[in-house]
Amino acid sequence: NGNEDSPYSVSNGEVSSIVDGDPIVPLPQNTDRRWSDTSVYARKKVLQFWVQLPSGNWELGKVLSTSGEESVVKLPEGNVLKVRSETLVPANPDILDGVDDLMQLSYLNEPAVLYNLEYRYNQDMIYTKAGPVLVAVNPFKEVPLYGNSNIEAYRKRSNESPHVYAIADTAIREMIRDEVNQSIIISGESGAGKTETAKIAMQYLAALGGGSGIEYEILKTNPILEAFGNAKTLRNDNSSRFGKLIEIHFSETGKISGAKVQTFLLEKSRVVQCAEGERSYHIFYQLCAGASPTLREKLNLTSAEEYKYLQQSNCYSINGVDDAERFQAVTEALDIVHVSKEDQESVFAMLAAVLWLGNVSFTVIDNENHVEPKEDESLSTVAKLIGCKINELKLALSKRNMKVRNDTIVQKLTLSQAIDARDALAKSIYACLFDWLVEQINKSLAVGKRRTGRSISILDIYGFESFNKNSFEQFCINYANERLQQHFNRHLFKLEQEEYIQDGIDWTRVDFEDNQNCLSLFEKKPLGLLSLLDEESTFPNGTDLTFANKLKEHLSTNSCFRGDRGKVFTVSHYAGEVTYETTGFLEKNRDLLHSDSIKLLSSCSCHLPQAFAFSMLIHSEKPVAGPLYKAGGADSQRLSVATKFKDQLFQLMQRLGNTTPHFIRCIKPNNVQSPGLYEQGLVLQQLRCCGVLEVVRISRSGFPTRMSHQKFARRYGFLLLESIATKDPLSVSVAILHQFNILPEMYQVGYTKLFFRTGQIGVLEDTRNRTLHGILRLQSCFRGHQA
Ligand code: AD9
Ligand code: MG
Repeated sequence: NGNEDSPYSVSNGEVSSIVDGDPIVPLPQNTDRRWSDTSVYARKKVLQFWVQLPSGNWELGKVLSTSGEESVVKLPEGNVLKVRSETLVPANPDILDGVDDLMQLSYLNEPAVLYNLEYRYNQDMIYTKAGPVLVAVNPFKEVPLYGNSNIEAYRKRSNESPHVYAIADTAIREMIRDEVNQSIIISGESGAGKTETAKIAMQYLAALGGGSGIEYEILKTNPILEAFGNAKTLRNDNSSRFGKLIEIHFSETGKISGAKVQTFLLEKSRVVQCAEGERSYHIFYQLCAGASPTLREKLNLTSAEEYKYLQQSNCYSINGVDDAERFQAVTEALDIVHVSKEDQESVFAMLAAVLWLGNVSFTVIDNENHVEPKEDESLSTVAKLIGCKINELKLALSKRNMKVRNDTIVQKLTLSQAIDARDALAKSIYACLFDWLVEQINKSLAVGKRRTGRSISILDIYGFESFNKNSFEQFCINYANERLQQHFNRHLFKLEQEEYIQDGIDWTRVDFEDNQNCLSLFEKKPLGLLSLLDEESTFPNGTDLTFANKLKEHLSTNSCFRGDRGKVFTVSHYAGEVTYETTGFLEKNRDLLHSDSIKLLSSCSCHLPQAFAFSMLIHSEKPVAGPLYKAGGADSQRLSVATKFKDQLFQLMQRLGNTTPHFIRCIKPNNVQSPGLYEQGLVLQQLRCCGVLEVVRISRSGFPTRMSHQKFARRYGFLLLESIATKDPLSVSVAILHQFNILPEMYQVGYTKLFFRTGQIGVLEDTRNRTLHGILRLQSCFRGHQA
């Protein structure tokens, strides 16, 4: 609102109100009560309203007349519409078009927020603040906002418009000033721009904290992690299929001294199965397209089209991407993070082994449908690549050792069991390879002795997901988002609290909602979603249906839970209801790799499979003593996927808990990855899910209107009927409050500011408007008289 002294613009005798946060209009969650008293706006001289069209989109309209409960409004193209008055939403005056921070809007309602973001987006201003949060709308094209000259402008603070650079800059400064670790938490749905945003933040940190050369290595982790952890999906050509936290360490002088990467929940299933039109991980196609002739021969590599795992989705290339070229870039990046050429070759051998495993086929050997792998090129290539005998591989893919009491019995596998065993092996090799690479990267970037304890962490993690069909993956992802949302809420709550306490306000009178109830639904022991899932996963006879029934039996009293028919249940998340189908939950949670496969890997002559087997064993619940592998070890000893994820999440939250967070919310303006297309409905739904509207709600739930004593006294002092002895702004303010009979529970007097509940300042504004009008009229009368 810029000009403190004249926050009112007076033109044509109309006075339009532009006061800090007043009046803030309730959010449409309470649709019914929303705008019940439109006459208030009429009195406030609101000229334009948002009208929701049958399409769901909002358009600006002018009210021509109001009678009873209906109003006649005129739309910009001249159309006239009759609508229920209570559905009209007041619009902000034009001078507030495209403000930098949504909190500057006079009317902070959904259409106003949508319009403001769109207004900026159309001018390539993709960043906007929502109080403490940065909103980034994906431009799907190059925008002239990055690079050295822009970095320089933010470093010198000569550019103050919202930007990832500004967030990164604040993080560095606060890290140094407060000696507190910082975090930049990026969220948003698939394709919204999280990974790009994380890279932009890293660029800024590298530019400011660079010098030792380690920043170059840190930036090179991106192409590696993207090659192995990203894939083309229907939503995003470069979709990250894992969550990532990168912790960048700084020395006392603010120079980067090292970094550490942590990853979460890689989507393993993609290795063996992916939907039509999508791809498996980029690196497979890059290897097939870019490997040198020598490497091809060593790995017995053919083209991507020859591999079953890659064939099923019928998609081999991405528009505008040269996989062979990317392969060179990845090998160079691996050089830079000190993965030796020898190790690189082992990595590629593992990739080829996975691809060839997919081509292993089976023949039925008896009339009970038991199978054995065919002895063909694929089987022998896999054996060669991982360094085992063909026979050992054959055994692992056709038989299973089971421990029954004290005996070990050998069970032959049926076709579907054998395919499962094969795919499980492929998935495990890939997942272990991914973890191994992250470990190598971390060794190379190790902070080591140079550690100072000061760091900035960047979190790029999957946002809330709600599809037509939601499975185990969405269950885990949404649980993680529920945790992050609590972190977000508590941080905003704390910021608010600090402001109140600083001003000596009684804090206990401010209510905040929390999502603790939903989190308890997930985490409670022994009767929470996660515990019940783990319990059912350990029962040999547990099925997706018995699991669903168990949930209904035990959780129906939780208000966030609803049991539906069959294998279906619904959770009320902070971002909306999601219905999950339990099909595949138990299997995905158990994620069994049979002990025979682990045994196979541990007996391989190549070092990577050995390392993988070792890491699988040390990740089991009970440390395995003695020899690396004990024949017939129980499979169920391994931690379930959900439990491992929960532990990781707790660790993450603990780490983030010790940092000052900075939140960036990425928004995808359309589903077709095109520039210039802004779909209101899609944006609105994301603003709700990622908590941007929550920021608004939280800042409204206390005393959202704040004004300094000085400003308040200056603004309303002239309305005092009785003159008071002192000019002290506090006394003047209190006198005004008394004169207008503002109820004590509706405001609080702080040391420097006055705090008001929503809408309270409106009463004063009305009187001020009327009085000003009177004065203006008097003045013009007076001038007329003089003339
Ligand atoms: V996913 O959850 O990993 O599927 P992200 O990470 O949210 O997703 P990503 O960062 O990969 O999305 O962005 C998707 C695409 O949007 C990129 O490949 C770019 O083509 C495009 N994008 C995103 N941000 C920008 C930007 N600031 N400038 C230009 C961008 N293009
Ligand atoms: Mg991503």
